[in-house]
Amino acid sequence: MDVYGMILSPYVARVILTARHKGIKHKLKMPEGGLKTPEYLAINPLSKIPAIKDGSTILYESGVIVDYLDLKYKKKRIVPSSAKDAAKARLLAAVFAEYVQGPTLALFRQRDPATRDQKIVEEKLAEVGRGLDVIEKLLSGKGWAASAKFTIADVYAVPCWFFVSALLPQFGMADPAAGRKKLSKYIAKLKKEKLTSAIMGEMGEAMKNFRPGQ
Ligand SMILES: N[C@@H](CCC(=O)N[C@@H](CS)C(=O)NCC(=O)O)C(=O)O
Repeated sequence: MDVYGMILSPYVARVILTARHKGIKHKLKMPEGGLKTPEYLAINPLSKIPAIKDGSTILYESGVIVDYLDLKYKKKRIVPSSAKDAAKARLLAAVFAEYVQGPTLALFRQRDPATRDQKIVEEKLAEVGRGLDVIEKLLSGKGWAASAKFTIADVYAVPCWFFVSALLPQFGMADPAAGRKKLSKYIAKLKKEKLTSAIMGEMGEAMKNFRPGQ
């Protein structure tokens, strides 16, 4: 399978985590010539990463790709089979994506203290805080986010946490998990497990070399 994109993208990282967890052979590469070439637009007309080519199947949108991979490669399913457990995992994934990663990425554009809009910064920090309070309530406390097993909740949580931990200290939140017991324990697990610590390390390396406009 070809995966188009780069590991620093949280959306691409979801796909790579899923593929690695399930043992799906893949190659990660940026589209030659960028995202706006006729060749890449034929793969993803939205001109975004990630996209995949898996045999004759071409797909884009990280959530759709993750679901496709989980259904096609049945080993080590990441969406639990019971409706209740699946909903629990998807709820965590949604809160990480919408209520934590969303406002965190908005802070990415406010990194420069010289040009930052302090009102936006305060609003977004408060949003992240509220999102993390909900995460604290939802976390299983049993190892991985939704249960003792790695699920789609972790696929969304890991890239989200990479950006939370890379960005929030720049805005005065030294330890974003502080005061949240289950979250702190969960983050310690993400740092300890090979699959999740490796990907966060790779995202960190990519961030060091990242130049806007890349
Ligand atoms: N909803 C999409 C979001 C993908 C996305 O926004 N990707 C960014 C990289 S992090 C991108 O391709 N940006 C390039 C651009 O907008 O020109 C998904 O989940 O795959």
